[in-house]
Amino acid sequence: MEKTLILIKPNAIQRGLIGDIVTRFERKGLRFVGMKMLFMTDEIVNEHYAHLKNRPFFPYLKASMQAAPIIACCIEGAEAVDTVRLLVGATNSRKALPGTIRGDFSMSGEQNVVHASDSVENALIEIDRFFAPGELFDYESAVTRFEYGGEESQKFM
Ligand code: IDP
Ligand code: MG
Repeated sequence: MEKTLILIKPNAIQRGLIGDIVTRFERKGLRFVGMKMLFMTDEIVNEHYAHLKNRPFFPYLKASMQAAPIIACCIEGAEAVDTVRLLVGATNSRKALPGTIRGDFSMSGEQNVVHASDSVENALIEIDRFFAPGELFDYESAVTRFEYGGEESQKFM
């Protein structure tokens, strides 16, 4: 099944939102297959946000990602990358729709509580950035047949 990467950002850790964020993904029916707390080094931040390194806000973004540990999560489900981006909401939390994670938990464009991979291709690269193969878990689900229809099981699993 498709996998994607979530980072619970330092601002969410500081604000005590870990449980609320994890619950959003669990309730939806996405499965956690990897989870770890770590500090993002200069090297990892520079690599992870390489597409933004020339933007004026980059130093602020970098400091915000190193202000506390993060929790990296690998989660899976049918079309997980797109589904998770919808659950997370727009980058600027003030524009993110109510009901999305950013829309419900943040007022900021920078301190927007979570990162989520933006394409299947980037998800593969980003999962590799944070997890060694032995840190991801492939385990049997007891409820998949109640979460997906027969046709979806054929198509996505
Ligand atoms: P995304 O997180 O929704 O994929 P990106 O454009 O990849 O958005 O930006 C990565 C992160 O950089 C954002 O989540 C946010 O923390 C920060 N960021 C993006 N645009 C701005 C901005 O205009 N001002 C301040 N921070 C920004
Ligand atoms: Mg992005």
